[in-house]
Amino acid sequence: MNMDRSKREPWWQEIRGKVEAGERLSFEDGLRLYQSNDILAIGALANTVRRRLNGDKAFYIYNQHINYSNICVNRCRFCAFGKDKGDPAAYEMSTEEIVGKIQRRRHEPITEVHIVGGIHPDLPYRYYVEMIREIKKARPEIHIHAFTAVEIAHLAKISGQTISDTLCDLRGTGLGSLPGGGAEVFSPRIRERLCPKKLSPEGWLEVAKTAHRLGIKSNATMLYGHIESAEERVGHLLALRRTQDETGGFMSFIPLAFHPRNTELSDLSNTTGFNDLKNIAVARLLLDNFPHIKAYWVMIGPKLAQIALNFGADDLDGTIIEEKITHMAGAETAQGMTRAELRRLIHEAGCTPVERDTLYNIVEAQP
Ligand code: V47
Repeated sequence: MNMDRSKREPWWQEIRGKVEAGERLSFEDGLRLYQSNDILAIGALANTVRRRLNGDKAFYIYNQHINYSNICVNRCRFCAFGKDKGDPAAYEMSTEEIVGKIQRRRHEPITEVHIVGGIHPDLPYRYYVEMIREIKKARPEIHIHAFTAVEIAHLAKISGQTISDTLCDLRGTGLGSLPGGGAEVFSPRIRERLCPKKLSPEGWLEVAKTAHRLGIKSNATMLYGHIESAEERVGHLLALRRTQDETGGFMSFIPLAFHPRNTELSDLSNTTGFNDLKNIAVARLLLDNFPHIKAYWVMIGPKLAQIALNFGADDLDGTIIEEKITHMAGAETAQGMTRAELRRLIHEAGCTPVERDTLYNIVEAQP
């Protein structure tokens, strides 16, 4: 059988030895792992790392997603969410609408609002500042996890400030941390073919580093399952690992499974369970300095996300409530999940469910 064969291979013995000794894996090790089909052995090894870091705890959060506008000048080929201004499906929410969405949930113990949107051609900087200020006014206790590195670079440009001053300004208004979207795959080949107008990999990493230097935490992602190679995936993960060595400011890594429907890449197939689990496990093994790996249930489905908790992941993300980016691209998962459902998934995977806030502080479980 597959697994027994790889267990006898010298490369596997070497990788296993390194992981057991807490040593760092190399680029070649990462490639070997991606090239192997021995998903059970790789997953079991990733799970030893996950247990070393997080014991039997698996995290979830009571959060609400808000996508304030889908109007986007970048129009990445893998994205079904972004629309041109004037498109009948284009929208932008007013500050009142955004605050209304949050107010309607005021009786729920939400701890995080996760806000991202497209790169809008003409919303002024004050729109973004007011959005954060008004949300904070409406629910001061909520952590605002908003604006990817791509949006932050855009906000710096339209406000005429440096990245650092923009982040300080937004933090002063109520911004808590940055979500990890927009990283895609850092390879120049992928950028040129799929998202030529998007902020460069260097730009993305610079925003993350600047945020971390200011004490603002962030997450990181990788969009996989389209035209990227194993080499490009490993290159992406190692660039994140180097950045984390410098700053220590990443909280979690989230592999994002590509959803092709309604995108310019709609001839591609959805990712497979095998590939989804492999990305979770390899990320856990290569990103030895990341405290958490998320199995984002919206993209891989709750059933596989549950299994991923035994393949290196220690977090399912959250209740979400209303998700647009993946659903516009054909996701068939629910729009949201209850806390009870998240806890049941975690329990039945043999882990202890722990409700966290954005910064991984433990939230007392509420009835
Ligand atoms: O930035 C776009 C990606 C991201 C598609 O940091 C697509 O806590 C799949 O970043 N198929 C948004 N993915 C999601 C995201 C995220 C999710 C959960 C938690 C956090 C966090 C971040 O989704 C986008 C883009 O990279 N994306 N189109 C698609 N068709």
